[in-house]
Amino acid sequence: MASLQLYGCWRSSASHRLQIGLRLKQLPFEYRPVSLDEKEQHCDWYRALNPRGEVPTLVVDGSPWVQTLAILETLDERFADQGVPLLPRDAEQRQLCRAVAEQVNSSLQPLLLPARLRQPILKAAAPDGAPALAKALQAGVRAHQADALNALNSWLDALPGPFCLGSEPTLADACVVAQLGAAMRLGLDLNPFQRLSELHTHCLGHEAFAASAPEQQPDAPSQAPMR
Ligand SMILES: N[C@@H](CCC(=O)N[C@@H](CS)C(=O)NCC(=O)O)C(=O)O
Repeated sequence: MASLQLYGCWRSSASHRLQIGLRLKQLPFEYRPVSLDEKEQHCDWYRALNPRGEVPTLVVDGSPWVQTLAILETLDERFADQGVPLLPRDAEQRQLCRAVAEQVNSSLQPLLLPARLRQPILKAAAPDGAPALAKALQAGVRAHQADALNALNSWLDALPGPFCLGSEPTLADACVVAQLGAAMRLGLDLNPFQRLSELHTHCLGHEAFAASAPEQQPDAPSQAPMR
């Protein structure tokens, strides 16, 4: 069995999706919190693991692995006979699974506008940090997320449930459920997105998803507004 340490943060959706994937693969790991609030991701010790200063990083037998989709696909290959297959065996289903995961990875998650992008925009547009602009930016992020979730909802609605691709959880579910968590922390109501809302509820009944929930993490503040 590999030795695995996950450096992540409770409120990181990328860390969340990695946790779900590790648990679906039944791979035990040690969780090592990195505080985004205290900008620990930019400390020298952490940048030595992850040069871009992002969470998560998975240290596998002493080697730091970055980028959650690459990590999860590689673990799925390396531990093919363990836990749940994260990618379907059928080539067309596998393509669909990767497409849903990528939709979250490139069209939803980065457009939450992390501080490293939000701050330079605010600084360039309003050197005095105009609160009205910060508010407008946040409203724009929320509107875009709602629009993108609506498109994802319609896409998944055409596919059999209760998981993204039918009766078994996959990499797609790990990505979508983590993104839904981020959307709720942003204050979005999932109810208008019926397929996504049902998927979320169904997944939370699964042990791997329940144990990976942000509020279950040891670094989550006890009074966090989880919604
Ligand atoms: N594509 C990357 C995304 C990593 C990422 O964006 N991490 C965010 C948290 S979800 C982060 O570290 N943000 C802190 C920052 O940007 O300073 C992955 O899948 O690992």
